[in-house]
Amino acid sequence: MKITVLSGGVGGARFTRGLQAALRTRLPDGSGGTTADVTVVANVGDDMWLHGVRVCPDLDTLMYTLGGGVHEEQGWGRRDETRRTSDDLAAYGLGWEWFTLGDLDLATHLARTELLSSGLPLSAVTERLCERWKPGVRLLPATDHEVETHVQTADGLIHFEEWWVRHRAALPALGFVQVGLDDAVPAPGVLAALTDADLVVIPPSNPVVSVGTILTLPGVRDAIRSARGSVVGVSPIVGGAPVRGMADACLTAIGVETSAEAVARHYGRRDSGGLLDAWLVDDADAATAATLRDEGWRTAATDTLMVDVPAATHVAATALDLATRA
Ligand code: FO1
Repeated sequence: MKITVLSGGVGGARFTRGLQAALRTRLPDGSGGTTADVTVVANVGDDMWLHGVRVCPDLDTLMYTLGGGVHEEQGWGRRDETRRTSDDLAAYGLGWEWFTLGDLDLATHLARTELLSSGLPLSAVTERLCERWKPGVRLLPATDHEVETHVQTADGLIHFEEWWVRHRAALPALGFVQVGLDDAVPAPGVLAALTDADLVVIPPSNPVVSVGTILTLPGVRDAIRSARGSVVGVSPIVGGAPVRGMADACLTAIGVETSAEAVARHYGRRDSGGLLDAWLVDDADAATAATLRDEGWRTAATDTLMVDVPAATHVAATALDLATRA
């Protein structure tokens, strides 16, 4: 069974870790693994050059989470991290003092930068880094091109990470711009991973600056709509609020209400020009599931809070059931 997941950082990584656990039970390979092939297409819009190294937050969150090295409480960065280099760089007045690059994390960025400068595309570099982390999925950047999300504010365009981390998304965003999109195409294997998928999953990642960014790449939406199997989404909004992060500020910036129903309609139903065959919401939004179902949507409600791996496994298993019920 081929499954392709579109992911941003923490929410998508935790969901995918649960999906792997669910698949080990449902499609066991007899030696503790699964016969399913999972591909994760990761957002690269948060990426940046900092201190001369290439930082890829969503790729790294996925690689560390699925590879067992993530700082679990933070959801990003490495466990057992230190910040001696970052502190000393601040002494030079360089970098973003509000954006910490941990010492171990820096090794990843140095390795990535060295491999990029040898001429490898980001997809090949990611594959090389994953030889160490063994995430158990094929991890693909959405594109090999540098396409960075910038935020339109009253003070002009700022990098997404400055808006997200320095301003905690509290600076009103007038919109989002994918700088470099005009020259970008999906990375090798991305479109095929979508069209050939027996199941495409849109996990509870940020629908605007994570999933939405991937959808801006040419051909991606059409590839999802022509996927061989079902397309199931999991709402990132529970009871009118994002579970973590500031997806509400992002949704407001594009004129979408912060609700499980509005996000479903934003993605759209596949049989009416959109992307989704099914939509999984939290129990808090059971009324939404009923409303959409009355309109012909395939929906379900369950506890979608991925507080630990067993909880994430439950969410993934429920999404699998919902999709295969199709
Ligand atoms: N998030 C923060 O809130 N503060 C940070 O200092 C920070 C540093 C950082 C460094 C590397 C990296 O890969 C991620 C980092 N993040 C930090 C998280 C980042 O903002 C998020 O992972 C995504 O970009 C948004 O989902």
